[in-house]
This record gives sequence, structure tokens and C-alpha cells, in this order.
Amino acid sequence: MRSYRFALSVAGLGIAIAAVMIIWGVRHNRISVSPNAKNFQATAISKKKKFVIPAAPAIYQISEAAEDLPKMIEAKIDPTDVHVGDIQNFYITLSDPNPITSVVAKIQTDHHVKEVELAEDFSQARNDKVYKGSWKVADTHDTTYRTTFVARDSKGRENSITLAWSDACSIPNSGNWSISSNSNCTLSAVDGVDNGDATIDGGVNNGTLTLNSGATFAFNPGHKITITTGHIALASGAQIKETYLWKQDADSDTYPGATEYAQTNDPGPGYARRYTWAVQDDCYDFDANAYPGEPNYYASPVDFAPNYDWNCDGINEEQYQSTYTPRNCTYVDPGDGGPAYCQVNTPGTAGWQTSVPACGQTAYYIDGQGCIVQGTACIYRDSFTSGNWTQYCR
Ligand SMILES: [Ca+2]
Ligand SMILES: [Ca+2]
Ligand SMILES: [Ca+2]
Repeated sequence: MRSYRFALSVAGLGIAIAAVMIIWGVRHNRISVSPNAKNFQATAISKKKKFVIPAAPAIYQISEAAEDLPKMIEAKIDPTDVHVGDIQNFYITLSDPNPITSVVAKIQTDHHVKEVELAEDFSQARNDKVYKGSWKVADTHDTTYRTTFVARDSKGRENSITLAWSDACSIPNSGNWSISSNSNCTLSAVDGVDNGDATIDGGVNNGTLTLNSGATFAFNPGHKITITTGHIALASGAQIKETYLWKQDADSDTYPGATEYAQTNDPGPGYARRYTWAVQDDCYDFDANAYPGEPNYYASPVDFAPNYDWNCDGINEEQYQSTYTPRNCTYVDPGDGGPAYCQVNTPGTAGWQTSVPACGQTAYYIDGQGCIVQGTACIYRDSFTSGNWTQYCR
């Protein structure tokens, strides 16, 4: 185990990273009534962020504990972003006092893990050994994409590193963070630890923190990054920086936007250190009515359709999610000279007449139904609050 105090040990290397009962039925309040659990059917909104894959090719400088052998020095994937049918090449540079016996790249995509044997590239005139291999891309990587290099030497030692593009880092806003909670993670923007230490351990999986070009991993003065059994893979243009992390609440709803800034001085109005903010970020920092936990429903999208996620939970929750069930009555003549009446067998429930409309859409809503005597039968009438309603969402 070896501790890297980056400010001291590698700064010099230039690494700087939301009922009223009436005679007809039940009337809903459009804003405050929450759907009951039985009827809950939220719609997932398709604003999933695609993970960031660097422009090809990408070369990563690897930092790891000194005693890991075979030592991994540099990895290259060319091209990084691929499509089915493309040829993808892998290179890894290794150093070991003993002969290398096998080098394998395990490529994990949406449905498969493909293993590619890498062979030594004797055309490389250098002391460190370069191994290369390629495969024809046979699967998509819309949800999963990572490549693990595994090297073994003649002493039976094994070392591995995983370059991931689909794995989130889930670093808390405040305090210590260890990569072992995720195994692998990748950053393509500003992130890091605020008021805490970072540990790159990765448990049994040899976790790797991958920093793509443009990524900054920040840690505060007086804190440290420790590499134990894991790795840091640093692309050209990525940096590890000893400084402070800041986030801005532009719409003043007390929840900050997700964008972070790594710098020593306060960037200005609305900014505060990352560790001082609410646990969850704002999902839309341009409207104070959109924030985590917003109780109200709205007829309009947050920004543009289909995003009606006003409460920032990642789904479009419709306020009214049921179609109505009809009231059922039986005409009764008491036979004693008294007036005929309609006996209610089942009261029915409020709901949309035909199908549940999407957020912002309008359809006929039966808010309640009554049955009255007409001649020698019962007829049904919708409550006066029934009509064309708009589906509100949050
Ligand atoms: Ca905000
Ligand atoms: Ca907001
Ligand atoms: Ca929502």
C-alpha cells in the first residue's frame, strides 16, 4: 500500500483534474392530491444522459501502487467510440522483470463480454513491452461499456485495469470517498472530493478511476488521494488538482446545478463550496419551481416535452393515472305508493373516460357519476366537475 500525496508527489509531474364529496361522487383537488400507490404508474422520461466517450484514439497514463506487477504504464484504445462493424485496437504498455505470459483485453458491451488476446508488438523499440490486439465490434454500448486489461507473468502474478465509460462515480458532496463502492468509474468533467480524502482501492476488482480529456479531479488542500489496489488512468488533457469545488444555485431554490467549478476563489453570487449544498442537485437550475421534492403538478413541461419532471426524481409522474369505473344502479319501485328511486349497487370511481392522457394532454375526465330516475329506469349523469381536463405532471 502506498499513499500518494498528489500535491507533493505528482504536482511536479504537471498533473494539475409536487375531496370534496358531492352528491355525484368524489372530486379531486388538481394540485394537492397524490395518486394512491395502487394506481401509481409513472412514466420514465427519456432524458438519460449518454455517457461520455472520448474522441479517438485515447491514451491513458496509469498510476498504481508500486508493487503491482506486471506494472501497467500506459493504455491506448483506438478508436474509443465505436459502432458495430468497426475494428477497435488495443495497446497496453507493461513493465515486469519476469517474462509476461499472457495479456488479455475483456471488452464488456451491452450484452456480451468479448475476450481478445494481445500479442507483443516487437516493432516498438523500447524497454517496456507493448502488447496489442484488435476486435471487430459486434455489439452496442448504450448502457454498458468498459474494457479490462489483464496481464500475467511467469511468477503467476496478475494485474488488471478497467477503463470504463458507463460507470458513475457517485462521489458524495461532502466527505471521504472510496472507489470500491463503485469498483470503476469515469469522469469527463469537473468532480472530486470536498472536505474529504479519496481512496482508489477498488476492492477485489482493482477499481480504476478513469479521467477523460477535459476531466478535473479536485481534492482540497490538507486532504489526499491514496492509491492502494486500484488505478488512476489519466488521459491527455485530464488533470488532478489540489483546490476547492464550487456549485451555483442560479434560480435560488436552495438546490445547486450539477455543474462544478474547481478553483481556489469563490466564483461569485450564488456559488458556494460543494460540501455546503443539499444532498441532491437541482434537475433544472433555471426555474425555482423545479427542484427535488417539489409537491405540485404542472400542465407545462419543465423545459420542453417530454420532460415534466418537476420534482427531479427522473420520472414523469402523472397526477391522475386511472380510467373511471362506472357507477351501477338498479331502478326500484317500492310498490307502496312511495316514489321510485335508484339503488346504488357500486358507486364507481373517478377517472379518465377512455385512456390516461400523457402529460400536458387533455381528455375527458369523469370526476363522479350519479344515477337518477327517468320514467321506469335509471339514467347516469356525469358530475358538473367532469369535463375536459389536462393531465398535470411532476
Ligand atoms: Ca437551483
Ligand atoms: Ca430549480
Ligand atoms: Ca418526477
